[in-house]
Amino acid sequence: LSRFDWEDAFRLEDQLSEDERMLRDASREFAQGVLQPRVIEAYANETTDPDIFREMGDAGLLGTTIPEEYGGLGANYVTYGLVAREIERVDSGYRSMMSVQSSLVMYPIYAYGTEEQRQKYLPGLAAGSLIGCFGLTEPDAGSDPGGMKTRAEKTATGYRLTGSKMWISNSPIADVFVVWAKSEAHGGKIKGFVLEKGMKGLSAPKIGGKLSLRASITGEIVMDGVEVGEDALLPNVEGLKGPFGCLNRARYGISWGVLGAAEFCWHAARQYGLDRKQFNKPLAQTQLFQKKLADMQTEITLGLQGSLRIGRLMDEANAAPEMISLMKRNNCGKALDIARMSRDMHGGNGISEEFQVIRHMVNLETVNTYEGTHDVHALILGRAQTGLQAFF
Ligand code: TGC
Ligand code: FAD
Repeated sequence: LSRFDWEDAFRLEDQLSEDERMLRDASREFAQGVLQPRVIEAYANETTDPDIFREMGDAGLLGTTIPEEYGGLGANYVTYGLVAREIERVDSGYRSMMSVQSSLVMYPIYAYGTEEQRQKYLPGLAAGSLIGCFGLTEPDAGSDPGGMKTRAEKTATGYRLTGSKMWISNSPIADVFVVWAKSEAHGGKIKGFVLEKGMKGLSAPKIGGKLSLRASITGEIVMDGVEVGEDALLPNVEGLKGPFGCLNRARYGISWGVLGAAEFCWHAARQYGLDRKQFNKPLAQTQLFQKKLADMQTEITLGLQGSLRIGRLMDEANAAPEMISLMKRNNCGKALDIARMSRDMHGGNGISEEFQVIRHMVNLETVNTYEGTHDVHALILGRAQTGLQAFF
């Protein structure tokens, strides 16, 4: 029998190819070297440095799965997951910036757009010289995006968009807006449109006062009769399966990402327990502490194995959306539990920004909510096994 590696209990390392390991190592180096040094201050001041997109672009971390001819890396979904894990080890907000750009902006333009749209937007988005956002959620349509009110009316040369989107990552600093609207010219079906900063009637005010995900800027998208040409329409998809096709990929990435945050919290709790003595012995020498560490190790190990399995299935084009719901839901919930436990194990220090675990904990509250809440994914899985939908 071989030796047990406490940090990699099921030898994930051995299940990765050399290319996957190499890109994982490069993204870890980027995350620790470029992102980690500025996150505490960015979070405290609720500021998002737009240069991060260019830096991520230079490091090849935007559009990991998009073919190289459009500026992407042409890598597989396992690699995309590994990148998300490394970035979220630093902060969920930075992973959010990367996920939106890659899965929710580049992917729909690549999968549903024309060749002209691909050429026009993808290289800049991959380089991070353009920043993208994805507008699906509205003030009155969150878990139920089919209830959206945003509409596109036909004009002589294109469309006129009216409506508002809420809780949109990156929107106040975005150049490219992928928005979803009910189009009268398509029988009221949902269609995607690509809008650009500066268009008349388009604005994206920042949502202030967030106590979670503070290093990632969030805003509204207000469309007050924004006129666009026919070339703004994403022609190759119709209905909710358009935005959901993108969400499948982003949710999968999140399932890896949150485990990066959870690993940070686990390792921090272990180290803290080894370093700190109470009652004349290290905290890590108490049964309660060790039980908590064992629970963290177990959930993270199982979660990583599950995400890897889905990644391999995605790379074979064999993954079902329900599998992604299962892993997004479970890994977010477990990561949140682990972050809370780690916060507790740090005692008073656990509430300090310096120890970072409370930042991960409050970030994970958002991650457990966006891209389908924990309960909404339960309903998706409930429907899949009973045949009965319990949404309404
Ligand atoms: P339902 O009847 O289930 O489906 C309507 C149509 O959509 C298709 N579809 C999917 N297609 C591909 N992948 C999926 N995962 C799909 N899920 C559904 C479905 O086949 C059907 O197609 P068709 O052709 O028959 O019309 O729709 P419903 O209205 O009953 O939906 C219910 C529900 C709850 C499943 C769904 O609406 C849902 O998942 N709600 C959660 C909303 C959500 O995830 N919003 C995310 C907003 S974006 C975001 O949060 C980004 S944060 C990113 C960051 O900062 O990192
Ligand atoms: P609601 O749908 O109102 O849900 C409230 C509560 O009710 C939840 O607990 C939910 O689980 C529960 N619930 C809802 N329906 C049911 C039901 N049928 N049965 C039982 N319980 C139910 N959206 C975008 O489009 N693009 C983005 O870039 C984006 N970024 C975001 C960034 C941040 C920081 C945040 C917080 C959100 C972001 N979102 C984005 C929006 C996000 O996807 C929504 O917040 C999420 O889908 C939930 O919608 P809601 O907030 O309207 O909550």
